[in-house]
Amino acid sequence: MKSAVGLGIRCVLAISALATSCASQSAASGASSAQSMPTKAAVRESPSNATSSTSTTTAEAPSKVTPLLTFAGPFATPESVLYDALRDRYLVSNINGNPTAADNNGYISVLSPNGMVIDARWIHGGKSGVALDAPKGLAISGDTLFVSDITKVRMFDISTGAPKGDITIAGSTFLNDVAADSAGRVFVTDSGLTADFKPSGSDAVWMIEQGKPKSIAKSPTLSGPNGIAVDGSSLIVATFRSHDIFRLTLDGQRTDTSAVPTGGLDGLIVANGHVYVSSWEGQAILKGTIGGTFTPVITRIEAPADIGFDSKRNRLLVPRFNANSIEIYHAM
Ligand SMILES: [Ca+2]
Ligand SMILES: [Ca+2]
Repeated sequence: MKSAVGLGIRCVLAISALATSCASQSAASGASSAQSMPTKAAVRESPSNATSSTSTTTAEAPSKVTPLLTFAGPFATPESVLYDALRDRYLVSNINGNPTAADNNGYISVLSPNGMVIDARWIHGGKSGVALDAPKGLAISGDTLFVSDITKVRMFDISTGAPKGDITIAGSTFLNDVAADSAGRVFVTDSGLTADFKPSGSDAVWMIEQGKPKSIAKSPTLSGPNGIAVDGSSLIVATFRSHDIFRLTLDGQRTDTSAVPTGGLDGLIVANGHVYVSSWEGQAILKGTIGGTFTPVITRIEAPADIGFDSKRNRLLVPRFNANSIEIYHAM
């Protein structure tokens, strides 16, 4: 990724990217027009999910896929989309500004799968006793929403959005994705970046069990762990400083490494017997198996951050980090 600077635009490091990219600071003001009342106006619906007939420039790249839905308007540097299956809704984390700034303006949006913005700022830093700076990964365990936020994992009531405290991850610098297993354990990656977006050396995967964090893997050789998902009794981790995606056992052993064709890996999900991972370098969503090969299934999607999966509708949920939009695709 190349850096790009323009007048009136403040550059931030795309947390998930290999280098800098720019997020329009007007996004936050644009978001202010979003209301708590459901609105359909922010959604563009596509007539179908048919692929275009335009041929692509490379033999292996598929044709551009049209999103089923595009949400736009209330987002500011959206990092992650999570499907809340029990309540059949989409949750979006909005960093709103610099990914390492403790500015207490981050927020969580609630969307409905049929294209409504239910609540643009359901949980909002600085409001109703909420502290939230630069929210990134999201996971639900029991009645709690876990949100990574620079050096803390914050907890909120999944029904009301009320704050339930936070857990400081000692020595962390850039907490990124979060996942939970069926035993109530919560896992969080530290991508190991300083406030100047230089490697900090704190690269790690942490496990929180009964409120107590401990690192299960900690080394710069983790290459900036970003996306994380639970798969059976182990984890799958995507890196953004290398092309690697690998399995990680809970005692910290790495196995089944796959080299993804394009790097800058961000979110990953396990679905339909496959792994889907987003790539900033490839501007793509790739599909494959751990230890096997990965091939792109959605392309020409700039800055795809931490993806989610709607298991009820077989949909990929893609936050466009720089475009301040959320795109919904049929999961192929
Ligand atoms: Ca912020
Ligand atoms: Ca991420």
